[in-house]
Amino acid sequence: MKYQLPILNYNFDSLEPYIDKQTMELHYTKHHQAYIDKLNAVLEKYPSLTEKNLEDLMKNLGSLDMEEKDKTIFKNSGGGHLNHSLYWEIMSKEQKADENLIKRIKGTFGSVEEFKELFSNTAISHFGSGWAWLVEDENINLKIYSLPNQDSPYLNGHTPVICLDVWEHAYYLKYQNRRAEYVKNWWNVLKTI
Ligand code: MN3
Repeated sequence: MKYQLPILNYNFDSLEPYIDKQTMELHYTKHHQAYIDKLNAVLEKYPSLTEKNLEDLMKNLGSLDMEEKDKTIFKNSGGGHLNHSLYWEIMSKEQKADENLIKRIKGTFGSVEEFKELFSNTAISHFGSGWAWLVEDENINLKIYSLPNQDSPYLNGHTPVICLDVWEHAYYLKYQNRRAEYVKNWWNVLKTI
């Protein structure tokens, strides 16, 4: 089975004015699609892997029986697909607060405000392209960090909970170089907290 774009539960203009329609459309139909195309193309050489769960493959990347150059393509394109799929899923203008997650965030970071500040600073200070992450680590503790490129937290054996794309393609049309403004506004469309 080939990977394809996940269904978007809102329109490209639904996250305006925080994320503009053109950015959404390009990001979803071009950038995300490109990762899916590369992922499907590299997996054509490894048909047995297409039946396995992508998250599990990512967790066990080191032991996959793949040529090294294909492994790099798989890491980038598979990560790109997983990361963007979560990003679309956690956004909406309609709040759908996850009370259990909020409770855990308060328990770990003190308050939602302190969590947001730490997460925002991580996203803003990440050098170059990448993502800011809230993850659950191997001991089921919440952690914040950033990863470069399309690296997935599954590579660390961690489960992604919240992610923020800080590649320039995620914000450049509307915010140009003002990543901090994009990060600040993004909280308005994160539906879970
Ligand atoms: Mn992106």
